[in-house]
Amino acid sequence: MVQSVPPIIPENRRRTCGSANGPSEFEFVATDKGHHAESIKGMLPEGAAAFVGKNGEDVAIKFDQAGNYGVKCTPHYGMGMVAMVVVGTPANEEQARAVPQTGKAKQAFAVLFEKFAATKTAAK
Ligand SMILES: [Cu+2]
Repeated sequence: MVQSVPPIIPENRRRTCGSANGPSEFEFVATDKGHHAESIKGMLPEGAAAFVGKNGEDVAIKFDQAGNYGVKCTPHYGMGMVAMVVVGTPANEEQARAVPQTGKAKQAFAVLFEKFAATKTAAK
């Protein structure tokens, strides 16, 4: 069974980059112009399809494979506008962590993986 948790999105990016909508489908809501949501290469579990939302438009994505999903707003990646969705018990955490990140996205993912590690500890 695939269980999902709300996306882990940095506090200050929540408004522009995402909200939870149902157990395994998340809608990335375009509350401001100029943003989109795109999967990050290498940060998808096996069997999950890559996705690219249109700039300035809402996009609903089904996260139906267990795993860590890295998401970015490409124009603002360098400003750290990234998110991570975690579904069930990921088997691809190591691969996802190994994907090289740059700029503020690197810091943002460090925080996101830390938060994810904390949820794992809390669940034990
Ligand atoms: Cu953006």
